[in-house]
Amino acid sequence: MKKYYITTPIYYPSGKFHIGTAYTTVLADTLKRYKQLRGYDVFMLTGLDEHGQKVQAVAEKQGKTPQEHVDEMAQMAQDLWALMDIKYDHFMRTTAKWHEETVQKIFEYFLEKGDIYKGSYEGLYCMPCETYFTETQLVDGKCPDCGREVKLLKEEAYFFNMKKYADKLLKYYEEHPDFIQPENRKTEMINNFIKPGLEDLCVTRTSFDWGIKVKSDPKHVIYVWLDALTNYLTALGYMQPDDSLFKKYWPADIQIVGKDIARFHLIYWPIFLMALDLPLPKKILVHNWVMMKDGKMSKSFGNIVYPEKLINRYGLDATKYYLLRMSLISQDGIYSPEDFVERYNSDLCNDLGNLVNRTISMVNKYFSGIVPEYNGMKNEVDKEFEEFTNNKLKRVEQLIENFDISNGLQELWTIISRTNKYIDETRPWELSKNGETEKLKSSIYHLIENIRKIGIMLIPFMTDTAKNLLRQIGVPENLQTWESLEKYDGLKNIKVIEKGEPLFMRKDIEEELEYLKN
Ligand code: ME8
Repeated sequence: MKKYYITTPIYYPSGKFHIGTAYTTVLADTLKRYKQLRGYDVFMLTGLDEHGQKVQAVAEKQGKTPQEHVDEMAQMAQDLWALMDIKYDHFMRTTAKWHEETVQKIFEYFLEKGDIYKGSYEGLYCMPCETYFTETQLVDGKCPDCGREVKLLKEEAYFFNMKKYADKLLKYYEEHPDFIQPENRKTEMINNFIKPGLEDLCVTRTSFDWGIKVKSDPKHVIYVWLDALTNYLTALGYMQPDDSLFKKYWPADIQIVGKDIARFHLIYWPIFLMALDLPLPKKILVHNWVMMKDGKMSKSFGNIVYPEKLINRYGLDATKYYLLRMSLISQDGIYSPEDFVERYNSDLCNDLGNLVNRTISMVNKYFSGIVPEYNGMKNEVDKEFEEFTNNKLKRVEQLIENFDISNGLQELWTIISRTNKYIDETRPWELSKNGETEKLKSSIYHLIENIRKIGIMLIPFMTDTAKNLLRQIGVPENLQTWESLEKYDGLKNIKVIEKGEPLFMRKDIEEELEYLKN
């Protein structure tokens, strides 16, 4: 079986996750479900990034030890992923003993090789990002990543010799055009960071101690990014007595990250891997952010939307649909309560839910619930309808394969709309009234067949809804496969449910906007 390794970033334990942070993991989970449906053996990794000054400060503020704090946060994260039915295979925590040991070993290895050297650092430091910047990297004198004030700091420190690898990295980018997606992220890295001259990276800190200590010089704590990035390897048992998962799954097939951490994943991470003589991931997918109309989601603006708020009222699938439908690969997506309710009512209740319900009731009314056999004769409308559907199915598949989930869903919805239109075109109620039985059979058969295909394609995105839909039209579990999109002859004489169960209940807009107000 072909293997597939997907990673999400490991999250900072700084508080509850909002819908923006949840996006990366929902996307990874969707890809996992899709790949599994295509027959892959998939390993999906997520977890928590538990060290660093920021974590220590948050714990202190709450009167807890850092360990108590990260334990609570790890539980919080896993509870949320359980609620969201995220099928990760391992939840990595960077306080895991074996991770700490491996990071120490890697550090010593880099020291021995001369990739890490000791020096002293004076620079402009952004506390929240735990990153030093040069004067030229600042934007309006502030941190280029988060926009906050930076402070001048001096400390004895170890450095990673990034300069040594700069040309090798550029060459790698050139020779592997699929490595970074989307393309503009690569250009950004080259023009903003690599071409102006890659600075060596300070990889230790002495100003706090919540981190992994340098084995040979324990007053230094290893920089949180060197620690955190390594989790993608340690999770698989890299450098451990049992490294079978590592042997099986590395290199990762896709690593998904948000735009704010692109630089760490597109520059430092590949360089660390080169220094370890390890193959690089096949692809790093960088997505944009979920924004609010008034800008970033943040505690200080009081505009945070938590996934629980949406899931508890609209269900998991509606929440996932909304997040995935937002176009986040090449641009930021704007969340608004109006847009959420509108999509819920129009896309899910009207387009999808009504289609399924109307069709099921017609199968019951005209054929006592048994999908009719049809003689294969197609008129122009049927031919056009089949062709449209098959072309669009291919398009959806291409888009998913290219990780463009938002457009994939958009195209899938054109099939749903087209299927609704087919009802109006064929007017089964008139065919029944006029006794045109063969045409009526053809219409109902085509409708059920399209709903079946829609159901199969929905499995990776909205698994429960898809399974519910397929159950209602009588498609057995063992025939719910991607291959069945191409070839399926199981429809003959299957029985649909007697009374269709609504997939989504229509909502009153005003009431929902009241509920969704922060
Ligand atoms: O970056 N919309 O953790 P994190 C979309 N610990 N995605 C968003 C978002 C938004 N509004 N806000 C955050 C870290 N994210 C590091 C990773 S990996 C070795 C270390 C995304 O908790 C963000 O871009 O700050 C990132 O991909 C993920 O949420 C976790 O962010």
